[in-house]
Amino acid sequence: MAHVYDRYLRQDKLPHIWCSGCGNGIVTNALIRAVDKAGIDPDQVVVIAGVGCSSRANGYLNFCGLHTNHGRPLAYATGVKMANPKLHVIVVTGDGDCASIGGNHFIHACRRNLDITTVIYNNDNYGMTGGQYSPTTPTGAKSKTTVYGNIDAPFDLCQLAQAAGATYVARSTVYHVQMLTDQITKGLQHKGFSVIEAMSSCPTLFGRLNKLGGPAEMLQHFKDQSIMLAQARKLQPEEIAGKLVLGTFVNRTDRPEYAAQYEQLKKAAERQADV
Ligand SMILES: Cc1ncc(C[n+]2csc(CCOP(=O)(O)OP(=O)(O)O)c2C)c(N)n1
Repeated sequence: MAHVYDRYLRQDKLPHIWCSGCGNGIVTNALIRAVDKAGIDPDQVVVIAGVGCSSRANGYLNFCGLHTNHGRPLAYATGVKMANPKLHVIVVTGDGDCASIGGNHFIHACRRNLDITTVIYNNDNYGMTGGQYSPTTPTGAKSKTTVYGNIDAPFDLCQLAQAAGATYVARSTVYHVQMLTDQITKGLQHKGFSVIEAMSSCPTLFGRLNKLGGPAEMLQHFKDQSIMLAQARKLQPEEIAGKLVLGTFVNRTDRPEYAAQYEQLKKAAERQADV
C-alpha cells in the first residue's frame, strides 16, 4: 500500500545506506512531515547537503537538491537563495560537516540571516568515516580517535548559533519526534536563518563505543537525559549539567532578512544610477 509521504522520497534510491537503528531516518521523516505541514510546494524546495551519513538524506528526498562538498552546504545554499529568493532552501548537515570543517560558514550564515533552514543531524561523531570525534562529542566520551575519553569541551550548537545571530534556534531529539517536526515546521515558516539541532542516534559507532546499548536504549537515553528549556531556566547550571536542554531558544523577527535587504539595496542603487 502506498504511504501518504511516498511522493517525498525517491523510491529508486532506496534502500538507504544508514545502519539499522540509526536515527537519521527519524530526522528525515520529521523533515518530510514539516514540509507537508508547512504547506510548501515541493517544487519550490531545494535541499542542500554536505558530506556524511546525514548528508545522504538529500539523495532520498524527492526535491531539487545539491550534494556538495564536505562542510560547504551553506555556501551553496547562500548562492541558491540569493539567485532565487522565492525558493525554500533547506540544508541537511552533520555535526562534523556543520561545526568542524564547515564551522566558519555556519557562524557567518547565522550572522547574515539569509532565509535558509538548517537541520543539523547531530550524532556526536563522524559517522560516515568510522566514528572519529567531532566538535559535539561530549567530554569524556569515547570515539575512534578518543579511545581513552574525549578531553575537549563540546560546542553547544544552539548557543553557538544564538551568539552568532541566528534568528530561529531550536533543539530536539529523535525520541521527541513531534517536537522535532514542529520545530522544523517553524524553521521553514520563519523569515530568516533558522537552525534546528536534531540529536540523532548512532548505535553502530557512538552507541557501541560508549556502551549506550542498542537503538531502543539510545532512544530511552535521549528521553532520560533531556530537560525542557522552561524547566531548565528555573534551575542552576550545576543542576542541568550533563542534561540535553530541548526547546526553542531563539525566535526573533527584529533582524532584517538578508535577501530582502539586498533587493532594497539594489533598488536604491538603481535609483541613484538613474539620477
Ligand atoms: C574535504 C573533505 N574532508 C574530509 C572528508 C571525509 N569525510 C567525509 S564525511 C566526514 C565526516 C562526517 O561527519 P558528520 O558531518 O558529523 O556526518 P555523519 O556522517 O556523522 O552524519 C569526513 C571527515 C571529505 N569527504 N572531504
